[in-house]
Amino acid sequence: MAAENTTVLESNQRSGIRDELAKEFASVLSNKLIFTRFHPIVCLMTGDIIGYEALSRGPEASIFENPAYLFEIAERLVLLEDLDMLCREKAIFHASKLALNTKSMKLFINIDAASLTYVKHDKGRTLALIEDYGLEIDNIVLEITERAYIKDAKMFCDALAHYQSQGFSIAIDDLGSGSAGLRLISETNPHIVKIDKYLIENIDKSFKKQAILKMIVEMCHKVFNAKVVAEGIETMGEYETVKKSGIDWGQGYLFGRPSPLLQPIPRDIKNKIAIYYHREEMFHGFMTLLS
Ligand SMILES: [Ca+2]
Repeated sequence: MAAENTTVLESNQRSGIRDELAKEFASVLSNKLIFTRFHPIVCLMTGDIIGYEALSRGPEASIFENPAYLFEIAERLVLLEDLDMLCREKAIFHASKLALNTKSMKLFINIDAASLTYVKHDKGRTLALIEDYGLEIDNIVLEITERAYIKDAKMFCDALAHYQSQGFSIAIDDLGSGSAGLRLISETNPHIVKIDKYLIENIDKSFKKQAILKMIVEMCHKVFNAKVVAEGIETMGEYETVKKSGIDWGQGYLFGRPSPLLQPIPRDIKNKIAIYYHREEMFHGFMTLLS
């Protein structure tokens, strides 16, 4: 009897927490309490910023500040699409407030693949937002990630083809973090492929990771003619290894943390990249003279 009472109590507590979270989440959506952080993406050859990825956070000091919880709870509440669209809207709004539209830089916006297949999905809404806030469609990259299983592959491909026909660039997000990336890449014609940070972490010390990366870069360049971005670059060692493997662009704490502002990359890092580039040029020049 005592055990039964405990189970009932636990069940009541769980449903209380669920109701409380659902109420809090509804308030995030209705009050549009999503805040955008911008993370620079850098040309590995020059060290110049080519664009920013817009990352979404819930209200500070709430459970929703952590994006993993924010999206997980949205999925459980079957409100992923609503959250996805709000994040998209906020990213475009904040980017235009920071005058990203006046610079020739790309804005990378995350989109959950599953949300493209929802019946409510309004395919014209993103383009309307871009136009309203004065951004150039040529500078918008939709990063497709597969958080939830895509039930209707045809509907997903049709939605993606629609965005591509409107002029959006498509990036496949987090390749290497699971099987999802490979499935997405084989069903789409991405302009950009982002390699998951797992593969980049300590890559300068792992010949296995270097061999895998080399294959992926070759596939992306030769088969898809796509640009490749390495995520999660944190050290100059990782930078140099990734750069040598032919990767075009990079992202990670080496170049800065996500920020509410469009931060430049630290001057000392920019100098180190310039020195590295100069050294490589000298080396290649020397080798040509010897041959
Ligand atoms: Ca992303």
